[in-house]
Amino acid sequence: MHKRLLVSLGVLIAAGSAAWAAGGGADYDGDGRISREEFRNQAARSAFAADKNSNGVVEESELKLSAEQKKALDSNGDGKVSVEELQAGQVSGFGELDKNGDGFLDAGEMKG
Ligand SMILES: [Ca+2]
Ligand SMILES: [Ca+2]
Ligand SMILES: [Ca+2]
Repeated sequence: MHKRLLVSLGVLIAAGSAAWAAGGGADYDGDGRISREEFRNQAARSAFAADKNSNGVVEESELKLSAEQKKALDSNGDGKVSVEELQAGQVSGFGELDKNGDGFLDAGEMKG
């Protein structure tokens, strides 16, 4: 049950970042699709970008998250969402976005 929440949360966040990634240059090798590696790089970049004051924690003022999202992302339960936790949450969404399971997000999959 908790796991399911985490997965759907990942998808929610990943869906936003996938849309952003599509127009944001995540496709480094230019083959028109986002590999797992490219997605992970993009998740890392966007998580670090979200931490505007670079203190390692993504605060309320830096990224709007619902209480439910925050709780699911906060995997060590310290009440804060770290850059690493946000990154992990995004990466966990890749599997569900990749509907045909080929390890790549193509244009159709990125639109959701
Ligand atoms: Ca690519
Ligand atoms: Ca911060
Ligand atoms: Ca935490």
